[in-house]
Amino acid sequence: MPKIENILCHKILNSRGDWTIKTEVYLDDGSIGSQSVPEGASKGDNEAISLPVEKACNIVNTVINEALKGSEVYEQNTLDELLLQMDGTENKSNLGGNSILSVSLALARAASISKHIELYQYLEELLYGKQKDKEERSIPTPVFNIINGGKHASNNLSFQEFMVIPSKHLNYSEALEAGVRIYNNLKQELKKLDYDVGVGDEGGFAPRRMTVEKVFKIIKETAKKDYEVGKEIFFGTDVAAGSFYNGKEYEIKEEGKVLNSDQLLLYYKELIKSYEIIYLEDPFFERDYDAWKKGHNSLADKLMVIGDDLIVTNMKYLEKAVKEKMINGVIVKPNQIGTLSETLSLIKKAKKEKINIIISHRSGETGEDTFISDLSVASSAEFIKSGAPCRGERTVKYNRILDIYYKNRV
Ligand code: 2PG
Ligand code: MG
Repeated sequence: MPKIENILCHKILNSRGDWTIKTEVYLDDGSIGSQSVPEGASKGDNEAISLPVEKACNIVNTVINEALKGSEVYEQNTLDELLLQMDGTENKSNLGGNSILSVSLALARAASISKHIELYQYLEELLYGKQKDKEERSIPTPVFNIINGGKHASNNLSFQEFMVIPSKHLNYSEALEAGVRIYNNLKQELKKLDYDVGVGDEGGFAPRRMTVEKVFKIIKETAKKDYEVGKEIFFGTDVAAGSFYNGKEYEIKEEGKVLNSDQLLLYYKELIKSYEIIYLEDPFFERDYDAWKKGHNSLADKLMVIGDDLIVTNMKYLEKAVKEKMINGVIVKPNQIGTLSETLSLIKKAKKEKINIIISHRSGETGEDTFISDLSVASSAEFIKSGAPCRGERTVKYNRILDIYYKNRV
């Protein structure tokens, strides 16, 4: 069994021009696993804490390196458990969620390299005890965020993300093609309407002077040019409602609306009447539990009610949300929780409860990282969201899945 020889961490830049960390795990058989860490802008309150970059690197290079050196790299659960014990906090504020995550994921990368298998095959081994056969593998449907608002853009849109979602009946290559076509057509359409076509953090356009309703209208008209809406193409939104919740009400300023949660639910119902929306992420503030329950109760038969800030990839919150019937979809972001083992446990639990899984990027990404692509295939996630089909740090994830798709075509 290959053993860990050394662990080294240094800083690198992410897509927002902020510093983040990258860790390399060196094995005694010569394999090297390397992993950088993403960073969100609209975070849930209960996410694992990221420490400042210098401090995080120092912790990896000293405390973590010393503790893990000499250990067998295939023991992912044991090593993650050790990291958790060493940290000893609920939110990883001691060693840092970023330090821990970079090591935890780099271990898996090093292990897959040492075994001469693809990362997604190694993740399957961790999840199911063995690799899947080609014909058992499923490729997730990409969810393209083509208009950016909220904390990802400096426009006035309160909703954070507006998505086009290809039907699951399109194969991955066709789905990617659909995203690209609609994205490029949308650019022309926005120009025609005299909106600016600069992009936000996730590669979607970030026009000013917009309203939620106008966005849906324009993307529907655009999608209709090449596709049958409601059959081949659907819509979605990450409302990230916590970002415009004032402690009592939801302020959708661009529409002149200040709504309580019942009124906000009615507003969603109106939107759903006019637009083929199948995906509704964080429709309410993360502790507005009654609103979540009512929302799920009245919408879950029509669309996915998805928890992101509500769950923060944490088993405790997933269990609560399932028990109290708040969601039928969950966002999975490894950096919200901090270790691979905890991420995989959450995925297993969501599968068991028949909750749709959406593996997700963060708004601050690195152009070299494709871990979530392999994770989405290994876990047979229903969806992956990696922003628009534009900007290197977004397309690298969609392209990695394209590689996997072609490798596995039987
Ligand atoms: C989200 C994410 C990713 P951030 O809210 O779902 O789109 O945004 O990484 O800024 O939290
Ligand atoms: Mg979200």
